Amino acid sequence: MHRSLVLAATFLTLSCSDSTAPTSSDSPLAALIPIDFEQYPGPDGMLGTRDDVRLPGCPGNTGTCVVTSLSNEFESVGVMFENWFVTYQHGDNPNNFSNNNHRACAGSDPQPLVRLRVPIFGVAVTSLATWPVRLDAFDTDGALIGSSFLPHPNPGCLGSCPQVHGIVVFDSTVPIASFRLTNVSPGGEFTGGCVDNLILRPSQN
Ligand SMILES: [Ca+2]
Ligand SMILES: [Ca+2]
Repeated sequence: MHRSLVLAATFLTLSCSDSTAPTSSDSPLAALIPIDFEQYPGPDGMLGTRDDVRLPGCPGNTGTCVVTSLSNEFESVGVMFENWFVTYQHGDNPNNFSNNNHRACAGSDPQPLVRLRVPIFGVAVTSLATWPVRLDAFDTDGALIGSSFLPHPNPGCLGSCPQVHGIVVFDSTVPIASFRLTNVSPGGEFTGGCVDNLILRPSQN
């Protein structure tokens, strides 16, 4: 597991309501691409700069809503989303992963995918799910490079049961061209979970 990815994902998880990404030039995390779904890159095509465009909340500043679908909004930083959308939830507890925070949620059909237009050697993403989650990484030919797995202590827990909030990490020695997240239940596999704080590592080390 690549330490810088875990550090970055932890940083963003702890500061998910803070739009400041860890891109300082003197930071060991400077080479990473962090996407917290709070803003688009804006006219300059880069994240973490002054022209970033913040995503809106819900109408009336209350409740939970779908803010927008995702496709090429992050293309300038090399990331394309297929069958993903952004949700927002207003809430009183800013320390809750879901409250006052934008996150990306996967659709069900066609299977959602994240395509990477630049060579990426590491992926870390914070998952919020009621099932174990598997990240499958694919090469430029669409062949499976490998997978990583986030277990759940009580899979399928619903209602008042807490969802698992964990970081899924996958490191590769060959470029990752795309990846997919899948919920794994005793009855089969399905998509539809939500994630936040996607961190991509373009360098091999
Ligand atoms: Ca920008
Ligand atoms: Ca977020």
